[in-house]
Amino acid sequence: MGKALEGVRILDFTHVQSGPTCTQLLAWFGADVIKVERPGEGDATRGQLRDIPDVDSLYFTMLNHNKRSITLNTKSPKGKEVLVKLIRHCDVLVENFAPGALDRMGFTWEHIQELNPRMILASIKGFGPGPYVDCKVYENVAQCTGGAASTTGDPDDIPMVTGAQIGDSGTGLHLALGIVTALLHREKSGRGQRVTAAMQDAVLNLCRVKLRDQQRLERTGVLKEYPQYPDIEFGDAVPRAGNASGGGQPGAILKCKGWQKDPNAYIYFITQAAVWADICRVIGEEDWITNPHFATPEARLPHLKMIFARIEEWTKTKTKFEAMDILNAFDIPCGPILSMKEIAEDSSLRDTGTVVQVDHPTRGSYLSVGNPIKLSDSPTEVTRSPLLGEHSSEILELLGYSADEIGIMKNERVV
Ligand code: CAO
Repeated sequence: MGKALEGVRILDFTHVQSGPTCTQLLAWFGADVIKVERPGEGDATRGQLRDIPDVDSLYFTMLNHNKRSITLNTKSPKGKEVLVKLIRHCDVLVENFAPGALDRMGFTWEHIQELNPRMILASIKGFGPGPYVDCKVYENVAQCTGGAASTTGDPDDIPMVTGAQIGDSGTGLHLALGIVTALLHREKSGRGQRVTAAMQDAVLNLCRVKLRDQQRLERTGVLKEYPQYPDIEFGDAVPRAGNASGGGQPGAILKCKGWQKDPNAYIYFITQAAVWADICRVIGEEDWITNPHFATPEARLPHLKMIFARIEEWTKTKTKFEAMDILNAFDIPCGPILSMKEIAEDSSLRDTGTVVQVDHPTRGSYLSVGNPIKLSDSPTEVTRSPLLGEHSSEILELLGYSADEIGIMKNERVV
């Protein structure tokens, strides 16, 4: 059976991280993704954070699987001619240039629609319309302006960004959904449309529970699930909550056996109301099941610090994996803090294709994250990222250029 997006042609004008994560997903679902890169240098990430001299970086290879690469100077007249043919050939143009760059290249939305009314133009920008619409943006700027940084970190410390790339990869995911939706809509309308995802908006979408809490705070003056309660007065904005879940099921990161030497010997422990009695039995505090100070979720809120300190006395006697096994037997939600090393070596993640080993002609074998979204009839086969301009000739031939014409373009550094 064919891949879900087989036959869909993507003109991939993306670079760095946010856009490439989007087009990589589409490629994994079977779309033909043609990545257009500048002759000579290509996507800047090919040369960034290199661990092997003169070899495409892991940064690039891990974001550009299953794609083809054509080099093209889209600012030269001949390059523009090729780009016009590509726009006519493809279904979707995806880009994450700085604001206005595509227009400056001569390819406004109006012009693209004239060239191909079925074309979907999908863009990532840092901000939507407003005071910052013209700004260039990287990951952490989006985390800071989308509400993630002000709500992440220790209550007494500075705002904190998270290691999860919610600004870049998070926005790429949002854009991919927009593209697939526009493709579906095109089936009915016969026309393409613009799809835009701003990084600030995507981060805010992922932080929507914090906007929930902002309004709860404004109405009640207190957030009882936050570590500030009941000792510290709340200000007028949602504070940083440390590792508290802040939600309906209080949680905390607790030390496990070996924490003195191992920076990841911790477990996340959730005191889900449904299993409170089991938690009390596991830690040896059976009287807490009926004690009015602990018996209900509401009664427990002022005592959460003391409760988690007591549970930690228990978790410190177990490794994080022993604790996980014991707690899981009672359906108590918990999760060991896994290091990247542990994740890389996890056989079940390899079995499902979430962690994959990929071969590359110049770098050799490396590990990558495969497609986290599994389709039963369209499984993902992860293939290596393209070398710079690896498919230039075959794509130009596909567009109708002769070998001689391609040779001239190469000599003139158009490709
Ligand atoms: N041929 C000729 N010119 C090309 C080209 C090609 N194949 N590909 C790109 N260019 C040109 C662009 O047209 C642009 O030219 P002008 O400045 O004259 O218009 C120039 O290259 C630089 O593009 P850029 O401004 O997008 O790149 P940058 O490195 O200066 O900025 C970034 C990078 C990411 C900050 C910016 O692209 C941006 O803000 N993008 C939107 C937000 C985003 O996606 N951020 C995530 C980044 S990390 O994932």
